[in-house]
Amino acid sequence: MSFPKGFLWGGAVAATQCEGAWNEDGKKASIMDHVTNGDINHPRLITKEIEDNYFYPNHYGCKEYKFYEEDIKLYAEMGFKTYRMSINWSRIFPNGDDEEPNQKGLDYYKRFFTLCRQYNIEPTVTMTHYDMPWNLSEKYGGFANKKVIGFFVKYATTIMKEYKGLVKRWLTFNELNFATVSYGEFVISGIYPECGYVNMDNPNSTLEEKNKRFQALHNELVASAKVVQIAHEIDPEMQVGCMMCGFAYYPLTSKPEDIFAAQKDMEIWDYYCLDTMCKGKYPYWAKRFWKDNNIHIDITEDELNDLSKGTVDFISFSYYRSDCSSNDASLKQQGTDFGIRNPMLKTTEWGWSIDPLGLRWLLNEFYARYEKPLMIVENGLGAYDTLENGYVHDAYRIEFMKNHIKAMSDAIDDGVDLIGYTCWCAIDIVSAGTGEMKKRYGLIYVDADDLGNGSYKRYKKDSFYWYQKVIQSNGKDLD
Ligand code: BGP
Repeated sequence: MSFPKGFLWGGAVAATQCEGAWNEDGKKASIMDHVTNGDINHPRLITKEIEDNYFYPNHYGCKEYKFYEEDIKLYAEMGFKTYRMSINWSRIFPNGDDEEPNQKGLDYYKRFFTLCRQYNIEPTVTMTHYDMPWNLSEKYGGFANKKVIGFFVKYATTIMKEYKGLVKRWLTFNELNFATVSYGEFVISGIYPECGYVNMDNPNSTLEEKNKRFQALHNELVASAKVVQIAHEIDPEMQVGCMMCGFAYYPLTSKPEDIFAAQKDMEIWDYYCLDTMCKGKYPYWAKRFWKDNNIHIDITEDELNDLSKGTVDFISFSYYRSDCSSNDASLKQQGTDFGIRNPMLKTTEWGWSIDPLGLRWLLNEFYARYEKPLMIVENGLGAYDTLENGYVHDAYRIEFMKNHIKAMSDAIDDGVDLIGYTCWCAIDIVSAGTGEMKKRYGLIYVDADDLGNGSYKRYKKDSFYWYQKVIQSNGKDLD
């Protein structure tokens, strides 16, 4: 296994899914704090007020805000080189449009990053991971409003200056490419959906909703480009990456129409954002896409100038699964799917395909297209785990990660510049899509259920010890 010296092994989390303490020490509600629990068959509701008769899982997470010292010690015991986490925007600017930042919020993350570095763990920090301050959504309509570009740039500049020397690797928006569909409208762009729930992929979006969605995404692309330029002024050594949900689409059949459909899916899901953030301009086919879909975006010359100057230093992405594409629209499944199930692949208990070779394929696709360093910042298996006498025997998770790490090694031998891997996730946290704790991804088990009950005691799973060996051997010992 040929991982380079200094390969960044680690684990990942998201603040809104792990911290809890949703309204402590000056923090106000983020958009995810208004989202109830759900499950694979029931979407998560978005309530305008926090209502007693609903449960809000992100108010609890796995209580990392309280237990972070113990958690960082456990990550160091595994040998993490980096910890990919996020700063909760609403902990720093509680309303999003505040004149001054919340000092208690700044202090918390200063303690957090300092402790990480004491254990030789380098933070990789996402600036916003589904945690826009609720006020920016309610008062301004989220990123559909260009004013929010300024609020985000002010927030990003504040934290880059505050943590200069402690944080050298930043990611701007988590899975920004989800902003091309209804799921991202709310969780990424902060646009409150008329349906009132987190709608994964609404094929019946109105023209007005589509226009708002792509205007918001444009504003976020501009915000990200501005932040990249500011980062390099603050600290020339600072590296800023984009963060995408890596989608691999295969044609369902060898029909030319399906081959073409897969090309179109790769374009809108992956390349619409990646081209803009890596090449500094929208892809050539965007104009036709906007025209065919009646999408009108307000784009200024200055913004195009920002896009061209603010290209990212590296590409980070999540990889969980692959899907199929077909020109037969009736085959497209509704709900949590963003494609058509691949009949050749097994799936997880939540219906996500298991496709390690797809990771090698996607790494080669992205590197061939952009030739920028790549970092996988999410990859893991959501599964039901059972705690027995203090142990969790999760051989299925070890198998999943082993096969994906082998695929990464093959991609490196293909010549891909892969700089790191942070598995999803370091510790059991609340699922983004369903709000469940029982959809467990962690290498550390947390004694908590879907309704916030439990001791929140931490237990090392078998995968904790296995991953410790993988890191110690720099990817050579996978057994
Ligand atoms: C990604 C998010 C993560 C994480 C992951 C797993 O989209 O960036 O926050 O949640 O998906 O998805 P889920 O938690 O819905 O199983």
